[in-house]
Amino acid sequence: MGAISRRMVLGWAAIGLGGIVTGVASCGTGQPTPSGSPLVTAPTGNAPSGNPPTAQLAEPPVLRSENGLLEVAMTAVAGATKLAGRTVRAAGYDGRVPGPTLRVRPGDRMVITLRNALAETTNLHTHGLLVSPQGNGDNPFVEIEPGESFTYEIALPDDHPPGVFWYHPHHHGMVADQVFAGLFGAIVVEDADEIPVTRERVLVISDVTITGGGGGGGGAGAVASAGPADRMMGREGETVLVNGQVRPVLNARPGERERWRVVNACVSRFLDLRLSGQDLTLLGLDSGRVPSPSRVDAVVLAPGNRADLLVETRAGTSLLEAEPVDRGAPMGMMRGARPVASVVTLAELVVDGAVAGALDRVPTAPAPLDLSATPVARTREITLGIGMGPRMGVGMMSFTIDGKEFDPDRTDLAVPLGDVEEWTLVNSSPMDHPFHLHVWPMQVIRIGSQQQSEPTWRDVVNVPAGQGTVVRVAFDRHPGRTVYHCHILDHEDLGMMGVIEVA
Ligand SMILES: [Cu+2]
Repeated sequence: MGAISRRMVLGWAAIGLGGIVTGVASCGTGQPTPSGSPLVTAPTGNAPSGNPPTAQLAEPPVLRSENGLLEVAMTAVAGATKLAGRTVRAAGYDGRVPGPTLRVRPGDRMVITLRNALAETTNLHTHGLLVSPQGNGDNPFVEIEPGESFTYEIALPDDHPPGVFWYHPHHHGMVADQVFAGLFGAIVVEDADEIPVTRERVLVISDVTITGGGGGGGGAGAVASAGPADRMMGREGETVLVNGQVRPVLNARPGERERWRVVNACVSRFLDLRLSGQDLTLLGLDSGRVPSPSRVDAVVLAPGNRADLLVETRAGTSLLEAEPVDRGAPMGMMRGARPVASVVTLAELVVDGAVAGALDRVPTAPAPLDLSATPVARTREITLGIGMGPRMGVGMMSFTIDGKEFDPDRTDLAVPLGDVEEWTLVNSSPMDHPFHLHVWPMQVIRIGSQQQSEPTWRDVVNVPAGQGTVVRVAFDRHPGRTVYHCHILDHEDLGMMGVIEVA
């Protein structure tokens, strides 16, 4: 891509903590875009003005490990970026949305040098990987200042589960803005036993609102800022993208078997995915494989969740759609009072031509670990809450865990290495909060009153408004200090995050 616009860089510099994503309006005055853009109530036909003609799905470049090592140099940069078929002032790793797909195997080492060409602090989180949070590992406390570089070393254990994971910035206070601006990419951990498929696709789903530049004026447009109300609800972009594209087309022949690695990289939007007319099998959700892969009609991904899917193709044209999800309303509004978006079409799958030959059957996966009958060292109750608070800039609301806003210098939970714990996650607020624990996956015991019938492992689990979710966690390795938080990234930035230390 070309040089970064100087105005853009200044725009980023001017925003500071809790600021806006891109500070330059298309009229070229250099004035920041006013905050409070109506993201939540905007129409959502997923066809923004200037919608480009339908295009084939493009995939991010793939960087693959060799001889157990994946060495990557990436730059987080803001400036003119190809997004939604247009040139937009956005951000991206190496100027792309999404960033490159990193493909590794269990036991591999990733050495990732991230250069920060933004005008604000950033860092990197490898979401879902079961790796050390210490030092230059998956450490959310690292701060990479503008102009600086930092080299991460991420060592995957030999028994790391396969699946699709992702990376994104995790610098508190700026996570939602930076992800919304385009900083995210997929990580695939390959299977020990290869699954025979015709082809594999990575589908990173994100949402964005683009202001300015439409209507043939020739302006570049910019990623919209989020106002206080958007942050409280958790911003949802007007346009939902797959690999940075609006409604791309996928082509296949009948009788093929495709493997889709789907990432929900939206800041706040839940995705209730449908692909009518096709046979969809869920292989895994977050990490690992489900105990018995089975046909599904829908897959619901909270922000941060990923799905590993098989699509067995039938002739015809099918739409990949996201049904609206009611995730509650902020304080003072009744559930259901918030305008809920209509169905969004994400992509179109066109299946025609000669029928493909049959493939070998899908190998069975080993039975997953089950902690449901394991004695636990202790139980804890962890409460996600929204309260009245004096916090500046978000009205009167505070977003807390156990009544406290995030403080990186305070350790909220201390866990002895080797213990298994049971946590009851309580949501005392009228909005859903998808709970994410770094490093150690959670076995979901129940969500609300819904008991899990078979071992279900997640790294993001929803805690429905006014209800509780029970999980069990084995802190069997990877000692260190890291975080747990709401994965509505605006809520995390507003304080709904705590610190855990395992030693
Ligand atoms: Cu939340």
